[in-house]
Amino acid sequence: MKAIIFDVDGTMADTEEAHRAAFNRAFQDAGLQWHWSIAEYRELLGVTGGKERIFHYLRTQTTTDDVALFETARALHQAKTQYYVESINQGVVGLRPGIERLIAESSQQGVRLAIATTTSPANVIALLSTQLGPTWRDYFEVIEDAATAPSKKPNPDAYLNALARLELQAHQCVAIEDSFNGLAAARRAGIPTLITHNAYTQHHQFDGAMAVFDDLVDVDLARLSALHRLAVNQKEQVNIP
Ligand code: XBP
Ligand code: MG
Repeated sequence: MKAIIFDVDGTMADTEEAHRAAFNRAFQDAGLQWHWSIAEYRELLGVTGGKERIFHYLRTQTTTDDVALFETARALHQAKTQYYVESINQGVVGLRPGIERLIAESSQQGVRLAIATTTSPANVIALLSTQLGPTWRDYFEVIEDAATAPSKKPNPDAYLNALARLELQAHQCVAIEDSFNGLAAARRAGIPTLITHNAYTQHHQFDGAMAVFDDLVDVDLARLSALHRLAVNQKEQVNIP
């Protein structure tokens, strides 16, 4: 295992409630009578990318032409991102259990780290600078996000770009994800994927995952590496002609 590629939202931190609150503040700010409940947001998370999520919802609420709608969605998403960054910079959401240990062990033992997320760059900076301090960027060799990989999960681009920039083969890496779409994206890139689900994703189907955990409390680098070795050997056995 040469590298770990982390998803962000729901994986490195339980951020979706902060996202949901920011969406609702932006809607209220714009004088819209919209409020995404937890149940409604759980469904809407099936659409990855906040701008795409608003656009999808807009189309269920109005019948005006798409061009005007897309402009509205873009403006609402910009406001939402500002609110989200504001709340994350206050430290309202910490890293999930085991994440910081895995980052520290990997850094000490020369395992390379990357990020593959559909969230906006500003959100990654806010979360990781707040939780890992000003040198956070030194840990991650490659960051693929909504700006570098505009086609969102389950599209595999963020993972394919990360592999290309790391100059590694898929089987030399492990992806850590929380959702069905994230697993689909990583698997399409051929990357062995470990799932740590959360309240928003525990009902998802995770067929094809290397392993499924509630969180990483019991998964240190040694165990992750052993799970990776097992998965790669099993795949090799399956592929023996
Ligand atoms: C989860 C997402 C993101 C967030 C909202 O990203 O789908 O869209 O819900 O962030 P990840 P944006 O791939 O890290 O799980 O509003 O910036 O999209
Ligand atoms: Mg996620």
